[in-house]
Amino acid sequence: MSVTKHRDKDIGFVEIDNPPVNAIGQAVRQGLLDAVRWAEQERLTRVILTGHGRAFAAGADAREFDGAPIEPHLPDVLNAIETSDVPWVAAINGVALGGGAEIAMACRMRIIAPGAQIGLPEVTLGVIPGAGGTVRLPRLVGLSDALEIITTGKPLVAADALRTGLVHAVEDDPVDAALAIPGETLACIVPTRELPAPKTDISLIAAAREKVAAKSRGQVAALRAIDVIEHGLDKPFGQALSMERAVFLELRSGEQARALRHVFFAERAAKAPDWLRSDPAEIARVAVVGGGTMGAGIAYALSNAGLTVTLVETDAEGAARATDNVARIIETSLGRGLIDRAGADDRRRRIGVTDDYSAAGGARLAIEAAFESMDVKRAVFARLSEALPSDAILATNTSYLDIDEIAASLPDPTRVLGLHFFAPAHIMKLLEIVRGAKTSDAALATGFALAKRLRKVPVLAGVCDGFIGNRILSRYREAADTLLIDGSTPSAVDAAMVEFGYAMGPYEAQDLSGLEIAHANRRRQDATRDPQRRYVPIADRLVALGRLGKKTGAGWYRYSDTGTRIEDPIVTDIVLAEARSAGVSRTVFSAEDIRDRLVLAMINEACDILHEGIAQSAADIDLVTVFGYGFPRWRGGLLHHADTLGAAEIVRRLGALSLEDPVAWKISPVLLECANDNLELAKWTRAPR
Ligand code: 3H9
Repeated sequence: MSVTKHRDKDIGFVEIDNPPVNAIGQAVRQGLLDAVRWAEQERLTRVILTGHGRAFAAGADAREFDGAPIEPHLPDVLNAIETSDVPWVAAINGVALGGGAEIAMACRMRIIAPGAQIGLPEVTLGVIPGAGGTVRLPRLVGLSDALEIITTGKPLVAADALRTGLVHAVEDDPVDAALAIPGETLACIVPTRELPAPKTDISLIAAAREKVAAKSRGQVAALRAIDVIEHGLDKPFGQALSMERAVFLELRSGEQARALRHVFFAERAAKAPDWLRSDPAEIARVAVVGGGTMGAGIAYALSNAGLTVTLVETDAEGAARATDNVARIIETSLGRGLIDRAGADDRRRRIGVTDDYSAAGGARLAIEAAFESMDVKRAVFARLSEALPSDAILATNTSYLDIDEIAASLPDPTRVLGLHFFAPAHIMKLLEIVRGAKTSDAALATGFALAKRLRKVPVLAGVCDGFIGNRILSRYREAADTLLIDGSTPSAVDAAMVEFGYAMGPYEAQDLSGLEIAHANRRRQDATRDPQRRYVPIADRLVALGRLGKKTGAGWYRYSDTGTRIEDPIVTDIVLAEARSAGVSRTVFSAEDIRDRLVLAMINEACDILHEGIAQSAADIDLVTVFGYGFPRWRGGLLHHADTLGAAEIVRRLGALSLEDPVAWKISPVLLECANDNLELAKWTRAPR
């Protein structure tokens, strides 16, 4: 049953029961409509609506969005609820999101439990509220709050829902509270549709539009939501609803909504991979080795998830630095309101810093985040394997080094895996879980269980230089540097990628993270680099001049005392000198050329990564690029975007580029196969089809 109902005397109890989160699919809509008619026929005096389990209702069932809308449509169901002779009261027991919040707004009263949340996150799925949210919410909370709630998609906690006027009360037991409302009180409350719409406030709307435009970088839903809210304000209720519905349906079938749904479902599928059968180890205490920015961030992330951490440094001085690093993260989190004082004390208690490996003896999991050097890593692993129990899982956070080489020196290499966090480790959602040649399923299961506990998006990767994400990043940077020497500029490249939807371009991003790590990697790769491959040494020249990025005041750009980015003629001189010495005749690249080359380079590399089995699926590559590298989410991730271009078209464009440089633009076999078989990359598998 998707909706259950029963009566007790003259009161009806209706419950949405569609586990796990009461998504509103066709059966729920039909069940609610039937319940409206039932309550009227039974001449009930009120209906109390709640959700079974942990949610009130998580919104429309987004799985239905790939097909045509199926009757009864939610707006019609809500009209029936709102205009019924029997008043409905929403007892909001858990999350009420999207269509779930819209159902509640169509009810006469809303009572929310203290731990529940209510909101309209539709824009995060590339649509706008489509069942009256843009029309009813402004009537309930006013224009300013409605604009904020709808354009950010952020749900309100119960106290904020009460403050804004979205709900009438916060009660521990909303059903009991709904029962206790006197009939006369209920009779006095007018349906939401009868409330006057707020007056149009041009400056408020303009400010919202400006704020959204600055953030959206190509994503349309939030801007369309503002249009719809604005136009609905001075229209009759029914007309405003129809306008909203038309825009909702248009966006629902559009490319951006499809891409965002893909990311939403891929993220959830990644958390429980169906191939993983082993049980994870029970982890309560974790040893983290290395208290630099990364190690401290990992330790803090672990403590946030309720784990106890022993943070190991090499000596007392290192331990003092690590203590400072952890303290800084705790203070920043406190300052941003992410944790309260008690939370900060809890994190401090959970993280113990030491220079003595034996203090980590009780840990069943260790994560090494020491200096990126094979010798250092091997020494750390030897000490960990001595200090920790013989079945402890040993993970490295290396970004590039060969995990099999690290594992080879240990008596039991099956316990070794990579857990590649992204900086800042307590904020970035991606976790690459790297399987070495001998890594056991139990070790992998422990990695996935940890990701779940840390609320991260886990992606399985195989061993290669850079795993999935950094390998694609290296190719992206190589293609960008080639554009520079061949005629472009850092600011033109950055601007083109920002226009594509990145928060920043490759050069600005390098200046922020520092140029030295990539430089060290290039030196490590010198011995194995294909001599046929074109090498552009501009970044090496910058590093040689001590230009390591923003922290040194200069990198690809120069920075003023206030941190403003300035184009630097010295960089132009270096680029021109390198072009001369390489005998390049420079040419002009349009923003479209730049975007095309950089995106195609990444797609081609990603397809090689798939082909080599380093990534399991195109969807995994999408998750890596979105959650670790800022690829625009509304494009669905790198290979989802590739599928919108089509493999045949990509092969055609790569073919043209390979005439310029057959080594750098050698077309991936996966692309050729997909182009040949007219197959989406999302559907490509190694197994015989
Ligand atoms: C909308 O409502 C449009 C209307 O305005 C207009 C209509 C006309 N649909 O996240 P979890 C599945 S648009 C389908 O792991 P949590 C999810 O895939 C919608 N499925 O749990 C997963 O499945 P599986 C606006 C959904 O506790 C399972 O439920 N609503 C939906 O971490 C558990 O999910 C939203 O944008 C859905 N809407 O978080 C809310 N929601 O087990 C989207 C969840 O097979 N949902 N599933 O992997 C969420 O934000 C979170 O899922 C929620 C629970 C906070 C509810």
